[in-house]
Amino acid sequence: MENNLITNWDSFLAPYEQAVEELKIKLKGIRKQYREVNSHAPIEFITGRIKTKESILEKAEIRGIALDRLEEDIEDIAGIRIMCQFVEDIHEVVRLLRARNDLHIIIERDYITHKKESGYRSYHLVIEYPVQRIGGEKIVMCEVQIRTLAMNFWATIEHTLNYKYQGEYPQVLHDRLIRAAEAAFLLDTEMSEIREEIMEANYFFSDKKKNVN
Ligand code: 0O2
Repeated sequence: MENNLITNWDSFLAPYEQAVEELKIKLKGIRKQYREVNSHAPIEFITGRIKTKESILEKAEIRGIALDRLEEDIEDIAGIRIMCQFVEDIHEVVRLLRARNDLHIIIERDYITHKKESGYRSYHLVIEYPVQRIGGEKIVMCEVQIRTLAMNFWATIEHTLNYKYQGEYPQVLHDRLIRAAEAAFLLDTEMSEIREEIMEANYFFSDKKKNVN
């Protein structure tokens, strides 16, 4: 990495931004293909972001990462989040990503089977993704988080609270968050049970929408 990194954050972050934009388009393409054949799409919606300079520096400091090792040691400078209706969809998305030849999965972390102590559940992949730059190809790392809507609801609320409490929650709030995580897990389990019904309803709505358009 160049010595001018600290003074040139825009050019440092540009390939990551390109990776996020391209991956979002490709993932939306997957969703579109399922919908074209009137099949249940395992992807509900996708978000993406680039870590800010401040957040990268904060993470580097907390983890003791040298400034010339940011590219190698910070896996989530580029981040993609894929939201799914059902837990089964998460596994389908992982299968689809494993089969692609435009990216390479280097790490898989299954926080669904092994939820975090906080109650956090999600399936994480760290991928290497090549972006074509005018100076040639550059391979960047990107963290892909795959979750159900219920997992996302819990994680979003917990993440917001974390800003306020920095993980040092009062006991009552801690207990509530653990209970809420359990409720989200139960919701996912119930939704999986009635998945067939919901999928039929989805087809019905998509047919109706087609008739309206
Ligand atoms: P942000 O703002 O979302 O980018 P480790 O701590 O070493 O076990 P590491 O390297 O932090 O693991 O990676 P991990 O745990 O696989 O993924 C980190 C990211 O997952 C976080 O990014 C969050 O987005 C999400 N995450 C992990 N644990 C929790 C949790 O308990 N609650 C919530 N809400 N999200 C979580 P950042 O960089 O922390 O934050």
